[in-house]
Amino acid sequence: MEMPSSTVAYRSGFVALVGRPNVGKSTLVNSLMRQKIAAVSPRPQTTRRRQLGILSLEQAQIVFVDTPGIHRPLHKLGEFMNQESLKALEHVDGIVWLVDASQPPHEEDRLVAAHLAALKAPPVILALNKIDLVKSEAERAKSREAFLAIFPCVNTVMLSALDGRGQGELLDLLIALLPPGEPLYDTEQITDLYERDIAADLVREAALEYLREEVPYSLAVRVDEYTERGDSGAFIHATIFVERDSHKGIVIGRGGEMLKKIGAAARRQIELMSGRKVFLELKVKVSKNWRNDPQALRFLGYVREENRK
Ligand SMILES: Nc1nc2c(ncn2[C@@H]2O[C@H](COP(=O)(O)OP(=O)(O)OP(=O)(O)O)[C@@H](O)[C@H]2O)c(=O)[nH]1
Ligand SMILES: [Mg+2]
Repeated sequence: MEMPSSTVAYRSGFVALVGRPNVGKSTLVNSLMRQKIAAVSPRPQTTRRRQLGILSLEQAQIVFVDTPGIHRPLHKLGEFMNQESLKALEHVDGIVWLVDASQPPHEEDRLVAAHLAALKAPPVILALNKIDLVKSEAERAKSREAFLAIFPCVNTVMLSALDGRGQGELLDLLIALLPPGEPLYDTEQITDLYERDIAADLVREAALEYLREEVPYSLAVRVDEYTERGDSGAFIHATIFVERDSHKGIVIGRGGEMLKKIGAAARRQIELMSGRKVFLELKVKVSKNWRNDPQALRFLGYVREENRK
């Protein structure tokens, strides 16, 4: 006699995380993955490229697409970043529109809403993040109404990417959106970026933490060498590119102090991410006006193969 099958069909699919800069998209991906795969910082425009967070659960595989914050671009790099985000909205099974519930809707939230309104298919879930900062129920409800007024969504969820609140509810909503299907990626795989690319982002994350004003935004990091040496760990040589000579001095600091601080913080994060010992060597170079230079953008990895003409 055949046993009646009581197993629920496995589901799998893509979910894009979009929103204006700094609302906590990458923090949420790291938290859902229970592992740091993406750079985060208190400054806007930390994420510059799409990155997958592949979450393999017992009943579903959710492939999150973390995206750069949608903003008004001031240079070619910004245009690339927005393009990355908008591309991520194509061919997904669901969209999480992340907003900062502790702030009133911002002009950039309206920009995101306008893009969402222009889309046809996938369902959008409004996720109000940072509710750890919004103490009263009345304030939370007010925030939800304010965001729903700029773009109506059927489902909303209150979250904290920092303390984990609401994340189970979000996962349940997302799983319900996914079609039945086999895992799309090997269940051991957690992201689509190479460790060396994540390492470059983590060096930039450290720089974003220590540098002030416009300097951190004008940085790019390229890993020149990433060598595994068995049990003794990984040797990484990376170059920090700045746009001006004056910035080079700031990044290096008096007696090399600043670069040392950035290097130490980045090394700790890369060790955490890769689970192995890391030796990190940093240098600083000037690449004049790289954020507007197509060739430099290509060299630094801010171009998608499929976007090349
Ligand atoms: N209090 C609080 N802070 C949060 C929460 N989620 C994220 N943050 C903070 O918000 C800041 C921005 O977080 P990111 O994850 O880098 O934001 P993002 O949306 O990925 O930003 P971009 O990559 O620049 O678009 C960081 O300082 C986070 O620690 C949250 O739920 N509560
Ligand atoms: Mg981010």
